[in-house]
Amino acid sequence: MASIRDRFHGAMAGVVVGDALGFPLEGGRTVPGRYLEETVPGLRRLDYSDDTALTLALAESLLQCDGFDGADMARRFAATWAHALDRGYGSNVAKVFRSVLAGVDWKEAAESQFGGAGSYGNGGAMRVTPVALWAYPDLEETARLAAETATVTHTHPVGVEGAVIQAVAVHYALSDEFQPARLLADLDERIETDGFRAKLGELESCLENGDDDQARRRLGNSVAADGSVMTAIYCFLVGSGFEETIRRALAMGGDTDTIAAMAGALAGARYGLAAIPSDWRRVEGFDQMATLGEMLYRRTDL
Ligand code: F2R
Ligand code: MG
Repeated sequence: MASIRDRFHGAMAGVVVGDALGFPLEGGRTVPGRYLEETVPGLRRLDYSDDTALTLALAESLLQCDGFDGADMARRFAATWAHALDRGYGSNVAKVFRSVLAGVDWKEAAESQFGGAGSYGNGGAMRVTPVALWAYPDLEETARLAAETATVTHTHPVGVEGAVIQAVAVHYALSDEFQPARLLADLDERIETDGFRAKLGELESCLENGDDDQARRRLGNSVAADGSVMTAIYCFLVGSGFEETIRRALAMGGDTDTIAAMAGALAGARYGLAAIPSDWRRVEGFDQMATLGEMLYRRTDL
């Protein structure tokens, strides 16, 4: 079993590895044959997308502000977006960043999305891994802080709950004696939205047969939080190591970078940095993410 320190590094590095391997496939239906064996080694660069860019910004905000500061986090997200517009951001979340840069209060900017309904996209979940490390081993603080960080851009209950579920899952994956049943029982008590309640039932039945095609159909592969977070958890729970988890996540198609980023965080938290294949470590931002994992580890009493 990897050390808890290695698992902190692995959780952060797992995000960027999944994200960068999935980014060239985002929106596709299937993975081209021998993608990891032939296409990836031939690529000159493996850049990360908005998933990692915002994960870095979130971690830096927590560390710099010694906890959650919504105005600081919103400013960092907006500056990160403005610095590199080509990282695959959705056009809707960009409105929040534009408003923040124009001086609109961060809460107002997020709440006004989709005519006041707020976003139910998976943007709050894809960037939440540092929260689980920051709050570790306090589970309820993890859930509370995950919700807070989501609302900087996502105020729809499904968008917020997606971040909470992903952060809670990373927390359980980090524990010394990870037991899938304990994670599922926790989610059963915690979930409040109808969308995620339905997907939890689907997850349990998909786990019984381990059929990835069925999981794709029943759990989803979309940019909606309740169409991707449970898919990532499925890939992690049926995968028997870091590499297998990522392969399954990429094969889900659709929002591949984000499903693989979330699944990669879970597998990295469980199996540690040492389990990440060496030829996948050349992705942009790998060292930066592992270093932030170390900084988050050092502030714990572990
Ligand atoms: N967006 C992408 N990839 C496509 C990029 C195409 C191109 N750059 C473009 O669209 O111009 N990837 C990244 O987006 C996902 C995370 O999205 P996030 O941060 O949650 O964004 P947003 O805009 O808040 O929500 C995503 C979409 O979900 C639908 N939606 C959300 N809430 C809704 C609501 N209340 N009513 C109706 N629809 C809602 C909208 O279609 C949003 O655009 C990640 O995949 C990341 O990699
Ligand atoms: Mg995506």
